[in-house]
Amino acid sequence: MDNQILSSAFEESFAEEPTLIAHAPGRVNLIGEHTDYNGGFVFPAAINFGTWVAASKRSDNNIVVTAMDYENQQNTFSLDDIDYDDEQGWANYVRGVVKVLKQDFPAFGGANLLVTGNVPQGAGLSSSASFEVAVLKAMSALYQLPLDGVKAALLGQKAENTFVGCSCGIMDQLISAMGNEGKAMLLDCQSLSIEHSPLPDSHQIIIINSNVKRGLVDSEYNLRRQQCEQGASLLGVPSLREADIDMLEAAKPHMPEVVYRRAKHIITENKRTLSASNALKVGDIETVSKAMAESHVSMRDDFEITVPPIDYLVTIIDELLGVTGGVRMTGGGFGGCVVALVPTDTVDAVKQLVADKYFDETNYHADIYVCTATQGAFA
Ligand code: GAF
Repeated sequence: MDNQILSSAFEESFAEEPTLIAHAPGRVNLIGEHTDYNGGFVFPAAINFGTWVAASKRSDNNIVVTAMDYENQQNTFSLDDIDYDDEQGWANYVRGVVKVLKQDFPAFGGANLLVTGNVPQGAGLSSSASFEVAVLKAMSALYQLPLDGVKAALLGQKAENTFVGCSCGIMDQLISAMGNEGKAMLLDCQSLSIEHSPLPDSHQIIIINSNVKRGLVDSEYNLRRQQCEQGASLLGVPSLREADIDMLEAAKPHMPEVVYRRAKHIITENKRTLSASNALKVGDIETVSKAMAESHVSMRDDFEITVPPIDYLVTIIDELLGVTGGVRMTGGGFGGCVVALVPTDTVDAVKQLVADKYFDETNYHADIYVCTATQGAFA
């Protein structure tokens, strides 16, 4: 995004120049799906799509936000009384994070904010987390609040859980805040410890948007979380992170079948995530490829979060790549995107394959983004 365009739009909206511009990226998750809220492992990368927030202080106690991508709609609220806005849904991401920021850092005042972004919405690439983290970065930079990346991520998640109404885990906000250029990030969602791993030069990350739209809050996401909690409780562990497959098999006769399958996905996905991230470090693409393929099958059959157009994309790309690369659905599920780790010299063949086959089979048009792993949020 061109800073000049943002600054001009800000001036048009607020008749002054912005003091700063904050940015936070979206993310693609290479492997480790729905494991975050089970205290498990995830392996995402921040991507070169994100949200930008231009900002200046106000002398009163109001936050005034202009949304460039919603025909410059404006939303105004007072810091003294922050409610959910039923009319302008997008504004709740700002309202939510400002509300939770105020609880921990009471000493800040009003702001003018102008927001724009290019993360495809409803595609499972964390447009909302990037929005939340970008607003938090802008506000903390504006008022010099001591907000580090982990704290910003926790506040973004809290806003999403308590204000927006989605029981999401920590992955999306944390990678948006803490990503590294050229690297994926292994995150232990229990200890919040982070390990950045270089992505191989030989491969590219490709995201294929199925254009089957997903709605995280309206979808079955929260139900999956409840089922996982039920599984942990039946196994007598604080979270499924503490469970293993032998424990699960022993308890199987005493568990609802659906809860067994949900728990099986989480337990096996944690193993696959560790195996894939270790394999990537030593360039063992074959192991990464198998882990990604098994992850997809597990999401399809045990966690039941994939949809037929996504399964189709995974099948045809997997056939093309064999063990030279990996492919799976990425994100919360019920539509959205497929991620593929593709040898650089095969990128065009994947594009061609999708162009030739996907629409004919599904009646959806796919969008393809060849991505780079980028730095996390900054202001
Ligand atoms: C969504 C959530 F926001 C994340 O916390 C994570 O659970 C993901 O779905 C599934 O892995 O993006």
